[in-house]
Amino acid sequence: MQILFQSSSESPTSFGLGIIPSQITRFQDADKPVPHIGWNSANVIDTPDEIVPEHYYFVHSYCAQYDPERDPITAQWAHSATQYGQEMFVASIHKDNVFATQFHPEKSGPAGLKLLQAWLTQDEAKRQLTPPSLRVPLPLKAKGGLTKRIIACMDVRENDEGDLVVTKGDQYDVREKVVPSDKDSSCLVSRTAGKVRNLGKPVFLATRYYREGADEICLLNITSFRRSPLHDQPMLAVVRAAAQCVFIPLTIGGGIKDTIDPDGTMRTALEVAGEYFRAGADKVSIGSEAVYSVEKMRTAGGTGDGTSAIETIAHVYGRQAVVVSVDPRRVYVDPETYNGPYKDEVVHGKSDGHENDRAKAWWYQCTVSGGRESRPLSVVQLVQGAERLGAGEILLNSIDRDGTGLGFDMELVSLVKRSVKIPVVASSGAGTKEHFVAVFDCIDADAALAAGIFHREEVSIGDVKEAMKASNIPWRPTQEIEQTSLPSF
Ligand code: 1PR
Repeated sequence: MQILFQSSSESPTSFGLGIIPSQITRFQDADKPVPHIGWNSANVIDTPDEIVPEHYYFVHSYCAQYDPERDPITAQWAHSATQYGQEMFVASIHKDNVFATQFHPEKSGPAGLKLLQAWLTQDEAKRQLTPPSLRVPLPLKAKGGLTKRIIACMDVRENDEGDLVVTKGDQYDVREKVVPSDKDSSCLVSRTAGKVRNLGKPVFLATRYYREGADEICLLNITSFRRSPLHDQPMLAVVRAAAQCVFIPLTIGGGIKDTIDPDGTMRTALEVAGEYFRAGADKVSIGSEAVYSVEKMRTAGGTGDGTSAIETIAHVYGRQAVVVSVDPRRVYVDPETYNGPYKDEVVHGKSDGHENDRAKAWWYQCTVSGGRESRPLSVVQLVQGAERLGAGEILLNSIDRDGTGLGFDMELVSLVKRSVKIPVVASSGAGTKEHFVAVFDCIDADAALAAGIFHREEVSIGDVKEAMKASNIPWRPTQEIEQTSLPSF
């Protein structure tokens, strides 16, 4: 849609087609996270009282402002508009046989597919809507707005038989434990003890979550640091297959970094990400490499040199396509005596907080390679550095809470939310639907991610959405999806 306009503040010297002689500008970030990422309802301009019941998926930092007084021409072209914070912007434009959307219909579930189908099959005469000059301008401050996202995450790796499976552990240990026997208290090694936990097939589960109303799917290749992802064809095949049956955004993570193929060919992180985007990913998530890039930037005086994975991918695909996945672990300190380099980031367990945290104090240290190595970098330093390099979103895990079901680490989410302006996805520890309500209500997280409780069907995505509705948290209703058989891979 933006290319139909005259120009954009994103790149003032590059011109668009100029069919609409106005400018695209960046969202203000004083009152809200930018990029604008998520599901938003849209008002059709000709029928301003009617809010389109559907939500569509938006992911962008720039927009055509909807302001009929200041820019009547854009307002005349606008077919639908919506609101983010205090700003109204154009969600779609329509004139004669030109139709374009700011949102992504191909990633907006059944609502988006319906819209594309209608556009392809509608007869030409019906496309001539009200002539633009006669359209009723939409009053500023329409209802609607961004909903909070529920993300289903799949940690994917090869199991001991060589199959790619969805696994899930606790505190990043994905192998089955040695369990005490029911009959006596001695420890017996069970048949599966020590094996990679297998919770299902990735495309099967992704499709199930799409149908159940997930707002996004995340697939993390959790052992890709061991070998080149360009030769990791099974994971690319998984992404390709998922993109054919899952019409909501897909984030792919694991191994997004410069690599060298076994034949010696150098592959840049940008090439690796490009493979995943072409396979159907909408966003890539960078873990270990983001830590190294921020460390390098800090050593160089606080400015990136343009070569990091975050910078190169954001430059080509836009920062909204770059997620930084953070794996912090608590480091406990003596609250009375600690005077180390992270003293300003020390968190004190609240007296009414979780019982294990009371009277304790800690800071959050960053790790790489799935928590296997700790680095001399705090979570605040990492997220602020990643934002400066060009990341568009933070996926905030917690090694301490992962798989425990104790709830999100509220202190951690709150600390990171206060430290950056980009959206923050709370992850790790969800055990009940109330945990989601709390992280949205108390901390205003932009999205919440869970794995174990969804895989084990202890809490459904529908349960979480019902709880959000009951607590007046903006949520996206689940859309009816045609039921075909689920894929078996
Ligand atoms: O470093 O760029 O190759 O990326 C590796 C990616 O793999 C990182 O995003 C890292 O978080 C992830 N990862 C690596 N090892 C593990 C592991 O579990 N052994 N998974 C791992 C991290 C965290 C979440 C999990 C939530 C929710 N898993 O993905 O899904 O904690 O779980 P819950 O709801 O069950 O508590 P790179």
